[in-house]
Amino acid sequence: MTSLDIHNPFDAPVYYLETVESTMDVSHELAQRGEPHGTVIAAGFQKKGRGRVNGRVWLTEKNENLLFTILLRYHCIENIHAAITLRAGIAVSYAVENYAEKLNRTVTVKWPNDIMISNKKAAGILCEASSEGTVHIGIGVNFAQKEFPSSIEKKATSIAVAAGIDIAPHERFVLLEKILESFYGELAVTQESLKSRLEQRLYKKNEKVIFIEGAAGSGKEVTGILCGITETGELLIKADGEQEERSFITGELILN
Ligand code: BT5
Repeated sequence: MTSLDIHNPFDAPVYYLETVESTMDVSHELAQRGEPHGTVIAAGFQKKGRGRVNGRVWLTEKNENLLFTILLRYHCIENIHAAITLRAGIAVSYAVENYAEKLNRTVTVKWPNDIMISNKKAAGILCEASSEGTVHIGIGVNFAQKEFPSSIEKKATSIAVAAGIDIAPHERFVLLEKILESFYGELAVTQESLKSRLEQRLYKKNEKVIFIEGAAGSGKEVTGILCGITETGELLIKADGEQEERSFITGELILN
């Protein structure tokens, strides 16, 4: 394991491994080893990059994209920041926008864990927390990759593709630095501020959506207008035919 020479506002190590199964697994090992709050593990390639739902994989070309996990330590589970996945999401969206000025458009957050450029997914976030208050925030950003496997080619994009530029893959560590800076700041903002800023970049806000409530494949479909989020990060939807907005803790928007 080598160390990356980049600034980490958490004042903790930033490690790098060429190939891993998943940076999530390494982060769990680092937690066991006693590594401090804010430790980062990045990788060039994941053999088993995972998504948020069991069985879903995160697919990337070797050394083209940004793949990392941040280890956060809280005294207990109750102290974990509310809406931590959304805090990471907003941090990534700001950092990507700031990094790639040529994008010239708002990078949005698709509740609860996707970062979208136009209607395509450019990054995904996976949050794993343990009962004693250790949190692992895994982030995959499509960076220099220009072609995607057929299973995701219609729904995935990268910074290089969206901005129409060629970027040297090692530049991804400049973006990593920006994301860490941005995420560190997001952990300090009030829930009220998080809500209002996130609502300005919430994917499909005020649009008609189809939402699957609860676990993936639950079949509990809700159709209605996506109104926003609560201060604790739940999604607000005004379902067709209903007068009141309903809030949802888990679920997923369906993309057509
Ligand atoms: C996510 O899950 O979007 C969370 C992805 C987190 C990846 C990071 S990389 C570093 C760390 N280590 C890991 O092992 N994971 C984290 P979910 O919302 O379940 O979406 C997964 C779905 O996104 C897949 O089933 C595909 O449809 C799609 N997908 C896979 N690879 C993609 C890519 N590179 N770009 C866009 N979409 C992708």
